[in-house]
Amino acid sequence: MIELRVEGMTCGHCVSAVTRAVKAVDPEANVRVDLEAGRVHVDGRSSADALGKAIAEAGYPASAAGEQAPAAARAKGGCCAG
Ligand SMILES: [Cu+2]
Repeated sequence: MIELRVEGMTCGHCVSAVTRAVKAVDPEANVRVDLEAGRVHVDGRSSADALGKAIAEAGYPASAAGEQAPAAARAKGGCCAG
């Protein structure tokens, strides 16, 4: 089980965008998104690094929960970012 801290998720569209990003890396993964907490839990075969990168590419800065700084630089913002 991998836990990632994901910034910028604000609505159900963000949740599905992040879920899609994870599934693109690991189609078999079990993904649980906690919108309120800004956390994504992934049960699968992929590494936190690969998942974080994929989520960041979808527009949501992501880092392994517990790490201080986001692993990836801030991307363009999520589906609802103005
Ligand atoms: Cu959204």
